[in-house]
Amino acid sequence: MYVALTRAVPPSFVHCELTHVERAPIDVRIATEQHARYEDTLRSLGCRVERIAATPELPDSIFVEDAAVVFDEIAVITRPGAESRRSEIETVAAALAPHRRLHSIDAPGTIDGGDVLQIGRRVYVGISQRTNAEGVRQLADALGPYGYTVTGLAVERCLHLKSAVTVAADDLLVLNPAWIDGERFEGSKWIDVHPDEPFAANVVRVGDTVICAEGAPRTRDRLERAGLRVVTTPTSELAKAEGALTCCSLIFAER
Ligand code: CIR
Repeated sequence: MYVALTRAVPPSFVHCELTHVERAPIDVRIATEQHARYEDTLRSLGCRVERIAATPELPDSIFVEDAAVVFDEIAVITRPGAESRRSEIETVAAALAPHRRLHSIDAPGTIDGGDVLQIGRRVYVGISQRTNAEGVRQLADALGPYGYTVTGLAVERCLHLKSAVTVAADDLLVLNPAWIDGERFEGSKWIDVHPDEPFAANVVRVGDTVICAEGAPRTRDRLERAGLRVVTTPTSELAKAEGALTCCSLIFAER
């Protein structure tokens, strides 16, 4: 059984941070409906969805992925790169405390969970506008005792490493080659997104199923042709906040 931590779309959502995306009007009602569909999709795949305490005044708090990275052995509470997001972590830490031993990233280190890609015991971390080399060093120290290797990779053309690449199945990645070079992930095979769907590399894997954005049918075809079971959910309103699929949950095995 998997637990999926999520958090409600806050009324302040329209004031979210934006880095590579132009600000466009966000309809909070539509965003809330899409978020509910996302949670339903997770439930349909066997996740127990647990909502973290709402933080209406924190515009990006729906994107719980950035506040923590959960491994089988520990959960690492991050120090988000954007100042406006730093106070999201307390409530996320409280929600994770019953599930995992907690480890924190300290100043001057910064990490957004969206920059952390786990492929088995290999952990790749985007060094981006949000995550710095000191954050990567602290993460490597925290994970070293558990046998993980941690590798930093420069991310310049998109917000986070996982905007460019995610895990679709055991040793199969989906990535946008315009934003990251697949050769960096030694030993892993990958599928390229369709060039018209640059944001489609962000998929959520739950067991043997992949959740793909409804607006990325050509990449979905590619995943299905590779033999994957794919379900879709709408993300258009969340995308206006530079959010995608992985960022709206923290999914981990229940212990
Ligand atoms: C931000 O800029 O922090 C939010 N507007 C979007 C964060 C998306 N998070 C993610 O992809 N992990």
